[in-house]
Amino acid sequence: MKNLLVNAASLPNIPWEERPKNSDPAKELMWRYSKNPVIPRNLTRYSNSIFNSAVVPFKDGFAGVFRCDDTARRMNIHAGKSKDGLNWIIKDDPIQFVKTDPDLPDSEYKYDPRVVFIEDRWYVIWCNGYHGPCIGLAYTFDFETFHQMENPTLVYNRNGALFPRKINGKYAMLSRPSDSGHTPFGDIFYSESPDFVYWGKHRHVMSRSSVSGWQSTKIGAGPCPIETSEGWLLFYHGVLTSCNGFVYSFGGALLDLEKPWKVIARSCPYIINPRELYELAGDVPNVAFPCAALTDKDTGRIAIYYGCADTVTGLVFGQVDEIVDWIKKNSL
Ligand code: BMA
Repeated sequence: MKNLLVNAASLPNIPWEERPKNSDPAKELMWRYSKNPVIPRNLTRYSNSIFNSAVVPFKDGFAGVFRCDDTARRMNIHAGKSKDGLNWIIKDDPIQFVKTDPDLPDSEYKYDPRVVFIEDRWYVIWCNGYHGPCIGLAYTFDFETFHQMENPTLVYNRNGALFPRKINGKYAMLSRPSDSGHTPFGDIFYSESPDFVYWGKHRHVMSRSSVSGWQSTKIGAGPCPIETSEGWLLFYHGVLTSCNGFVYSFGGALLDLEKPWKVIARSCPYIINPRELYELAGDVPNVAFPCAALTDKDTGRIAIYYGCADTVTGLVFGQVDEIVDWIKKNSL
């Protein structure tokens, strides 16, 4: 194994299963957890569904921020903790954010969180309802108290993902400008900020593709980018419009370390597409939507949490060096 991870931590307790004997590496770059879905739809008292959620290592276990739609079909985000990353205790009630400024507007809804550690704390970034979907931001030290910050973008925008460190002295973010509905278009953009409040120097990163069907309608960043010696490893979802509506799969890209709006390679085939029953059937059929990735620097293992059919949460495993090689070899 080549160790490509940079600035990564050891995570000996990363959730993990070896590649099953019947899984052919030529056909399947990453393999699913045998007990998927790892998080059922009804884990909390009021949840209709738990999906598109963010998990990180925390103390000697794991913590996360989970998208839980309730049985009134209201979208919100909840804190959770786990010893092993597999069995979760998620709070029944949504996170009650403490505002960093009393003038900060309330959120109408929150969904699709990503979480990343930067410098001294955890940042949560999500799709925030403020006269339509925009990007919301908060920080926490303990996954108990969350401090809501200014919205990094105006409406309409979704799929915000922060880089885990400053790039050229600035905090950095990917986002996906959209519309107020089920957006039929969408490219990934890069923005930077000196202070998490003012964002600018916007750069286009990548568009939907006319030659790769699974990403031909729109694309959006998945988990916060992972630093490797070969570039930022970005898992991203792509959408195909079929005669039965949108189909969400995910692939991977490598972005330049210093100028992340420059794409080094980007997978033509998908890595994971909806094909298991829990990905094909649910509140929104045919969705595999990644929001979090755990890595272990010692083994190069990676575990990705992804929303399945907007209903439950799944887990897939892989090796970072194999994934990086495969993206380069199968680049658009
Ligand atoms: C997107 C978001 C995601 C969702 C997907 C499929 O627009 O709302 O949360 O998983 O649609 O419904």
